[in-house]
Amino acid sequence: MKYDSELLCCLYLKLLFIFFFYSFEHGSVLTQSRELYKLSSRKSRAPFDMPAAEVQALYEQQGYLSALPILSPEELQSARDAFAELERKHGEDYTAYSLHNIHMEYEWARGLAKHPRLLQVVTAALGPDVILLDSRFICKYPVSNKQQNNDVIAYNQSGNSCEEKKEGSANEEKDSLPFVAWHQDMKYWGFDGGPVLSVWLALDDSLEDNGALQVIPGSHHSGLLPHHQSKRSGNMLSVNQEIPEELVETEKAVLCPLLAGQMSIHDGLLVHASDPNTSSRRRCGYVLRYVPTCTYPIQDPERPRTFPATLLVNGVDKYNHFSKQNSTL
Ligand SMILES: O=C(O)CCC(=O)C(=O)O
Repeated sequence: MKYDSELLCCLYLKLLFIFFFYSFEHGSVLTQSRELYKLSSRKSRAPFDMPAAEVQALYEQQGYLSALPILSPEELQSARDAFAELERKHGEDYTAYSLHNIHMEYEWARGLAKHPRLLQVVTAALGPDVILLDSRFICKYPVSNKQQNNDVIAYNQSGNSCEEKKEGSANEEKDSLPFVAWHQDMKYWGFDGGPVLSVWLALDDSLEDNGALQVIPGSHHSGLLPHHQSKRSGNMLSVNQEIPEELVETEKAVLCPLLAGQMSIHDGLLVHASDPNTSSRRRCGYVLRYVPTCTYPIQDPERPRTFPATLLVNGVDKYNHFSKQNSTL
């Protein structure tokens, strides 16, 4: 009997120990992720007060930072005015995606690429010697009134049931609205020897309804994923690339809403995408790619993008890997 109760007591203590061990472990994981969340949202909003090493560690861990205030109201206004001038000159069909590497042509665009606050974050993540690899405006316009009117005329002339046609045409229209499929930037960029960091600098508020950027935190740790041709129409990516649905952990997706003048940054291996603009507001961003000077261009038919518009934006370039194209404008 005594033996039995000693055994039971021992078992009870063991169970108690296991219970405390697991709840401690589990609890600390929960607390840690809660803290991490708090830390990331607080710190990613104010990286300017943080030591560079902390910014770098957070960026390295998450693969992105968001809602970083860059432009003053005056700087934002002058960038928006300059962009409006290009819209007048080229038309919206062109400015949606075809303003490529205009930092070579326009001082104001170069000024954005070299903005001191932007470079403070970029250099914290990549180190002091940084090259601008490429830049592009990506603009999703709202579905225009003109387009909506045309649809109304088309269905009125068809003589079909108004309701059916209206619904069908609205769905078709939504299905083919410009969007950006899940992808990794590195997939098509022909260079090696270091990371690429993408900046998304908002000229407009970029929110859920007008198609803000979405990211899968930590996905940059999984390496390069296979991409295929997207079957959905409207993909803004130049070669229509897309990561197969089953490889994207969409349940982990995080929206990166930005106010005009703020930026997000993401690693070239981070899986990201954006939905169509279903609002009545434009969503325009300047997307800039930066690399440390130690990277070098490679010949790889799988990653055919070349770099005709590189620019040393900070520090020194002791390698000159991009020197044939490099400029010091
Ligand atoms: O502008 C977007 O919606 C997508 C941008 C993007 O894919 C990128 O910044 O790499």
